[in-house]
Amino acid sequence: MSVNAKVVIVGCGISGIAAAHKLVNAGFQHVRILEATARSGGRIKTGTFGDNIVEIGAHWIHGATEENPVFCLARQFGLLDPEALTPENQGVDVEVNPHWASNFFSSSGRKLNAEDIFPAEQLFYELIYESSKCESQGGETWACVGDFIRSEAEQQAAKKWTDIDAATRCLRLCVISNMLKLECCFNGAHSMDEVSLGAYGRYKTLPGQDCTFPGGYEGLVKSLMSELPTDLVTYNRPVRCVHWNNTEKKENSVMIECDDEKIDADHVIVTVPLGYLKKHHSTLFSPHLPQHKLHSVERLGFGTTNVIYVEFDSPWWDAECENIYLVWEDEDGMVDQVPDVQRSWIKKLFGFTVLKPTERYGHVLCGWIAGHESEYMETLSEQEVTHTMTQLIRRFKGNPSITPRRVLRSQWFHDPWTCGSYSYPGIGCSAQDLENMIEPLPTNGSLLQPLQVLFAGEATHPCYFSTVHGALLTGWREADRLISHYSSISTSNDLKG
Ligand code: 6YU
Repeated sequence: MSVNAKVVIVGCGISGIAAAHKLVNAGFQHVRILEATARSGGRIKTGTFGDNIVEIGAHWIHGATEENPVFCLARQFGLLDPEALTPENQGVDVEVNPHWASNFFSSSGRKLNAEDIFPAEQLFYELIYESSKCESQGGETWACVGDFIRSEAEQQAAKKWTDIDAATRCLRLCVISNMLKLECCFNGAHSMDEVSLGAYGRYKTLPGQDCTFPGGYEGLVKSLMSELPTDLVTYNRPVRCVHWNNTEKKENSVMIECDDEKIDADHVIVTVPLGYLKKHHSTLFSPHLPQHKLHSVERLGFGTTNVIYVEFDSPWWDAECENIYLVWEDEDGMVDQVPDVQRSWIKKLFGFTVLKPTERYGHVLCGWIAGHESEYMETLSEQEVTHTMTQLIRRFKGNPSITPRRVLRSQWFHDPWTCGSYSYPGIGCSAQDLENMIEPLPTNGSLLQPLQVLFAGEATHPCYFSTVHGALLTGWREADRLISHYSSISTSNDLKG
């Protein structure tokens, strides 16, 4: 098939690249990507930290298995470690409480005893699992995951933890606070009070152990880009407005307006992040998005998760440790929000993942922090962040002389083309909201030229939102939509002929 229709894709993240790939391979002759920044990849962003390669955005292939298209592409391009390719790795069921080797440290400077806190960890994972099964039936007692977990944890703690002293009980509740903060990072939400309980189970995990790209996630982007014509992307070309529904023009139903160029096209695939869409929808589309679509854009959640890398001369954690948790003992109840953000933002950082293997990375930790606390952290100078991280680690390790070699943090909220990290099901959002997000413009039933504006990007995947594989699949989905449209036209022309 050779198709002359002009397709413009807004954004050169993985969804835009995936859409372009499929269209070009299907014979579309006029495909162009307009990217606001000077690089491809969007939220897939690999950086350097001392001698190391580190991920500023996406880290893992969530579910290294045949069902995951990112895993299949990475394997095809030879980008993975041999261990990731083993059948044992692909067979791991991550929904069953993932058990990593962990170290827990407390704000009073002691290393916590695993047996004391294991019941809290276990209870938390049970409640998260239950949350994911709370498919909305309407009229639930709890609207958000946070309230459900707190209330159930209180009740079950009273019932089950009868043989421990008050201090251990209190400590376990502090562990639950810590795990709520971890869950905020995983969801990209400010608080689990902002994540819908009824919609939480919509996110689906894939089987298979998560794995990383030893040479950096951007290797995937580079490999895919190398298969596209070199002039397909125009960089530093932010799209200011998509003019659609143009009743006067006979050809090219869409006009894409940039600062110094106006481009006519038959179709535009918009892949901008939900955070950007929330902020700029009123100027990005002319005419405005229909009301029902706008409401859905507002209801879906989009928050911030950031990373803070810290390197040390030598480790202060156990050799086999994969995750370090920092448990604040002075918090009031099970909380995942910090009351005084400017003074105490650091309390939101739940802990670190240890970069492995040590022979490759040395002694590097990746800290995780979500929410408004994380957004505030972005406004501080590197020196201030380094100072606070140093104080934090000294306090939790109970060693006043530990000094990091260097620190590096991400700043996704202040990235003007992303405005946060990834999407989550906000309170009140329904399956219909996702359908509204995905629906092309003009909407069904219109007599105007169909499929003028299509929508892709992680936030438009019904169950793999917030992931790279979800984003990639949405790019393929919208490309397929155009491919079937033109296949059906050519079939009906053949029949007429
Ligand atoms: C994953 C992971 N991971 C950590 C962190 C982040 C993300 N994700 P893009 O933004 O890439 O592209 C859009 C482009 O558009 C971009 O280039 C813009 O510059 C451009 N643009 C914007 N405006 C424009 C304009 N006006 N004109 C032109 N261009 C414009 N995913 O699989 N594994 O480990 C992580 C992580 C810190 C920030 C992640 C992870 C998310 C992915 O990075 C992300 O989904 C995709 O890259 C998005 O691609 P895209 O094409 O859609 O947009 C209930 C329940 C929930 C449970 N949630 C599960 C959480 C799982 C998330 N994983 C953990 C997070 C980590 C560590």
